[in-house]
Amino acid sequence: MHVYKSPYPPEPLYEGSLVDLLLTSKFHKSHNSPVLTDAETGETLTIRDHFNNVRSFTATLKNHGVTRGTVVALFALNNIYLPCMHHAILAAGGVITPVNCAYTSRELGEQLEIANAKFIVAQDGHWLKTAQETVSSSESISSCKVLSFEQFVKDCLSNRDGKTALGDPLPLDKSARETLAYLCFSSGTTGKFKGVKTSHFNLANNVLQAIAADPVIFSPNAIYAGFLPQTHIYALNLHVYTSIFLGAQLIVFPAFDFERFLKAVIRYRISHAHVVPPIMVLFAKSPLVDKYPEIKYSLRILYSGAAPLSQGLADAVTERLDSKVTVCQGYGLTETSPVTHMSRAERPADKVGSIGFLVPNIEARLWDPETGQDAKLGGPGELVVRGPNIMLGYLNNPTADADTLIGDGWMRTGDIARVDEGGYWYIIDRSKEMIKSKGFQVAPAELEALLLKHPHVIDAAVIGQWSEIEATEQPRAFVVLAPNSDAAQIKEWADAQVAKHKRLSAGIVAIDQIPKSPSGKILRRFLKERNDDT
Ligand code: AYL
Repeated sequence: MHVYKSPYPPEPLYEGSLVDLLLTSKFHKSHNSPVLTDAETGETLTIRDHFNNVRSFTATLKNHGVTRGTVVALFALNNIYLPCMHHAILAAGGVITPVNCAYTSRELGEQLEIANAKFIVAQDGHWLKTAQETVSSSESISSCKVLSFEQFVKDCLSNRDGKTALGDPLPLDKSARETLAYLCFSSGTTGKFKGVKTSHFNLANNVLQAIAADPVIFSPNAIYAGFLPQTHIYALNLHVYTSIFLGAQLIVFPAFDFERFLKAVIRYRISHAHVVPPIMVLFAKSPLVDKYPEIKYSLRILYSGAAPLSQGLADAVTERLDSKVTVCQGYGLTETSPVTHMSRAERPADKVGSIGFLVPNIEARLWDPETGQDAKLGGPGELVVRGPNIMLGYLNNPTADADTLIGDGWMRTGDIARVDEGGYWYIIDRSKEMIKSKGFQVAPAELEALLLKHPHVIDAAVIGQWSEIEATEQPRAFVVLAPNSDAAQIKEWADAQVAKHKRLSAGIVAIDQIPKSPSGKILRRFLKERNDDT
């Protein structure tokens, strides 16, 4: 068996809790350093403010009944108090299940039920209303308590005036390796969404692995743009933990808006932005880039992750920004907390299409899943990884565990990769079913199950259709319909029940039969190769 090693020296493993990791950071030289700034209002929290807030939030959560093992769902757009809510839930002993803010009531209800959430903290307005409606309409989650995020923050900030004792972090009762911190959701290699069990140990070590891999990409002097949703593992790791651990400044945006972001780059001298490939398209093509040429004075690193980035697109962005910006990539999965590969800020110009090197403490294999044997040296083959950041497993799903965690600490990624002689890794294909729409996961099985609920749909299959213009896959459905049915109407019906990134934006195609293997497995490759107009 050939094992590919990280080129970096091993990092000592961290055995404490995530909250202790932050509280003992060697990067925190002055507690007056700004760590979180609201992009719109400029309101800024220092390290001291943040940790005072964490203690006040912890006390309030404990008063509400959050204790060891309590699962709390978070349903809020990014704001400067959201990282504090994360840290306080963990300090109170709880486990967090972050919910995508675009989720409909149906999707939210499913997640609350699978995760067995006892609380949901929701942003006022649409999210609070959706949370209340969802909880009250389903018996199985009716015991889940709904809290208003804004009201909670208000109560806590007034507590800080001394009315209530502040809450200290509850020491972990088990080791950090065994203690659950997060239940994010992923479809893994096949089927519907599953809860990914991420321990304190997994996430804390991943923060340290990434920082050790490149001190330019992860620097205490960086000013990061924080518009990616902190409900997804990408920003969850980088913005809720890594940035605060470094004592760097995070400029927080509730959501992505390209012009607001460009203006903020100038106003706050943002130096680093974490993006997904569709945002790279904006840098390459949007006229707004010419409207704000001053962005070139501060922006130094554009770090892309969560979906494939082509060398061509990266080159176009570098050229447009007069080579003032370095484009880098990160790769990983929700199941790996997430980073397993990262490119360095200093690397040859022709290596931007590479996801870089294995980060410290990560080992990899390339294998052929059919035979279980090694692929030829350098691949291509399915990427299999091992390290301290590999999840504990899927929640209550031994079948998915058996399929993904193949023994001796190794985990299948469902991605096809190769590595060149210089140790640069490339993702060349995906063997799992998952669709990546603007960096977010879409599980074909979920959309197929939904379509099959429609009385006029006899059979259904969903694939990801690549859009060159938007640099992303988009879901496309193939359906076998009952006589006299209207595909467009079925698309409208399905789209209304799912988050925006799951809508059938590459259309719906009526066909006579879904191609399947003798065992009944959908042959998605045949569908991908079709050239249908929709
Ligand atoms: P999930 N290139 C190609 N595909 C990628 C890349 C990349 N750079 N990154 C992620 N993927 C795909 O769970 C791949 O198919 O986590 C992988 O199996 O939403 C799947 O996305 C996992 O999707 C970082 C910053 C990782 C971001 C991430 C993304 C985590 C996405 C490391 O430093």
